[in-house]
Amino acid sequence: MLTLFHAPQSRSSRLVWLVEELGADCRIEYCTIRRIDGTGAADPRNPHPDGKVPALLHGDALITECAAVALYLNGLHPQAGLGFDAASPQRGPLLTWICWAAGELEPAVFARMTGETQTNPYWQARYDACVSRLLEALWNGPYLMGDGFTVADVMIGSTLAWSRAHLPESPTIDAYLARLAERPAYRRAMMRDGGEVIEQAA
Ligand SMILES: N[C@@H](CCC(=O)N[C@@H](CS)C(=O)NCC(=O)O)C(=O)O
Repeated sequence: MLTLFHAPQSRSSRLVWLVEELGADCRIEYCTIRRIDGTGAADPRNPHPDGKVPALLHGDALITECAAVALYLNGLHPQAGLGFDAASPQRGPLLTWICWAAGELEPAVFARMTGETQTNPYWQARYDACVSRLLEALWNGPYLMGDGFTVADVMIGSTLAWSRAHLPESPTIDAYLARLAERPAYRRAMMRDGGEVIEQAA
């Protein structure tokens, strides 16, 4: 039994999307979190040790951190074809993209949002490097790893979508985001994000 602890419009939204892409049999447990604007509170039902989302329960196993949850879910659903097996030459690049999203892209985007890039050339250089790497991959497209949509597109596409206003003007990024938004699983996830979808009707 898989249970995803999820708060609407947060980092766990990308995992709701991934659940839809994978066709995973996963219960979504909607919970509250402390929000950056000072509202909200950690939910006592959430097993995450810091009260954050996402948190995934698989039986007694607890998995936290977006990248780990994404890889874990993907590993349970190889038939969905959103990843590569260990012997594939594509496996290394896929893992690299997923860790890059958490370790490079997110911090760079936050530095941009807080104005750190304007005052600190180190952060400006990191931000510029991220944008260059993205544009290079998307230029080849249509997805990050070429022709096939992968779990890396969920991780990175979701980050780009919420941070779009803090990224440079780019028809390439806009076309990529539009492509992702057309996906039926993405649309279902957006409806499911806030818990508004009548789950029993599905
Ligand atoms: N590094 C974690 C970050 C998780 C995180 O910060 N989630 C936010 C929502 S976007 C949260 O739960 N915040 C509540 C809090 O900080 O108490 C991950 O990638 O999963």
